[in-house]
Amino acid sequence: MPCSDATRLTPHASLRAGRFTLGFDRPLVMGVVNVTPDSFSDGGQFYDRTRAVEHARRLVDEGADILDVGGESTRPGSLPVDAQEELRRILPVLDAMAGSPVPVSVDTSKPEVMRAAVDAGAVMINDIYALRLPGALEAAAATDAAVCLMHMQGDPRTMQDDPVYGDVVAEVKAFLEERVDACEAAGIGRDRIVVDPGFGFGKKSVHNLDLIRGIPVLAATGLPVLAGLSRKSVLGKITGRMVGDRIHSSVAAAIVAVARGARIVRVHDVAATRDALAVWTAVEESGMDGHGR
Ligand code: 8Y4
Repeated sequence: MPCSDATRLTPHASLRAGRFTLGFDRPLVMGVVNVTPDSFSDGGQFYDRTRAVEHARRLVDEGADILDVGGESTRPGSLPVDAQEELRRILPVLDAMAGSPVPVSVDTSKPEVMRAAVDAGAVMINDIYALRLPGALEAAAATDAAVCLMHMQGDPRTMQDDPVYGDVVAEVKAFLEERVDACEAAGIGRDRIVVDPGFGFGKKSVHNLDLIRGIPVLAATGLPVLAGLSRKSVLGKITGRMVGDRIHSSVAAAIVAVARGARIVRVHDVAATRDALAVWTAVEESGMDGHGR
């Protein structure tokens, strides 16, 4: 029996996200919608709001289970934007997607952006700072949105300079548990929380690979684990490919993460990832009739 409880599909577990209850009877695909002029992968292609909305609709057509809309680039060395500019970028996209049956997540760390985004229909707050900025915990707690708590060592400006860990999996797990405790103390129930090791955020390749292998340790918290490996540099290191040629490695990484217990994958390439996950899910389901082989 090579399959541990942590990697088994758990049909009972679900996530409260505003008016949605997301089940995990199969892995969920979160599609990335960048509304930034300097995004690593999209090169400003979707800065124009119309293009961003078109991209969001395309990801829905491709089968995205969640859309993650972000207006501030987090690539190493990128410049921060103020809340007003972030909202100017994302609100038109949130407005356009408000009637969509697909839940929308907002990728932000700023309390005022969280509030305005949830008012505009976002049902999840995806925060690379795990609600550590002043006022963020309170802002998220005042909503009924789900929260994704992500680990990051340092800040986007300097995080890739020389990240150091003793036991990266244990340290990431301890950090996430502390943030889950802070959320619960602020009134955010566990049924609203997703945890994320934060691939590429203050991590060398070896740390990212250790964390992929360590996903079962994070899944043992009982909380859904989100894995964001799509197009990231660890995949470039492995394959020697530039960012635009990392679709196949990204799909492989998504499957590996899910096989190790991730419940949500954050990806650029929704159609390819969905097909691959459909194969994985079919194999898992065919083994759920009790014969265990
Ligand atoms: C190429 C393409 C190279 C994209 C790097 C990147 C995560 C996240 C990001 C993640 C969660 C990114 C906002 C970085 N990554 N949120 N956000 N988890 N929860 N870089 O892994 O995609 S942006």
